[in-house]
Amino acid sequence: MKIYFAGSIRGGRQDADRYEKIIEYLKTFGEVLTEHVGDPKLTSAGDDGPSDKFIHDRDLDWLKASDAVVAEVTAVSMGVGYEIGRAVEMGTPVLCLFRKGTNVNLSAMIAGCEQLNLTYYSEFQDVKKAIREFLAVIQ
Ligand code: 6IA
Repeated sequence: MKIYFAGSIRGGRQDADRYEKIIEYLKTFGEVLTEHVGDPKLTSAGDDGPSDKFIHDRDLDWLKASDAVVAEVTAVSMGVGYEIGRAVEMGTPVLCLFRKGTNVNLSAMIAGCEQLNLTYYSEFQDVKKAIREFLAVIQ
């Protein structure tokens, strides 16, 4: 199974350690095409490719090749929202994970989209359960 993990980069790297943990767990189910998103060395100011067009086109190719998308949506990110929208249009199953107890309000465009799976979590074990149940239906 090919899994596309989406998490904030230029939207802010405050949750990068969480992304790394989620990616490690996802790797027990299949190949994670976007492992770099959880790299703690990647900063919102860094650079990862020759151009933004290169990054966009490469990531979209990965999105098209993926069987499932898992997105951590607590940190507000334009890119993550865009990837979710494109995946929904492609008919790829999407799981969004949103952490409770922050002062972030989840966008109605995610919270109100019936084509997505959305889990509000507190503990990492809630994340694992949501991922297990989501991927079990796809496999
Ligand atoms: O708007 P954001 O940058 O927060 O969007 C993050 C999302 O877009 C992630 O889920 C990635 O899949 C994708 N993305 C955005 N920027 C990159 C990137 N380098 N490399 C790979 N995927 C990306 C951008 C340069 C960076 C190190 C600043």
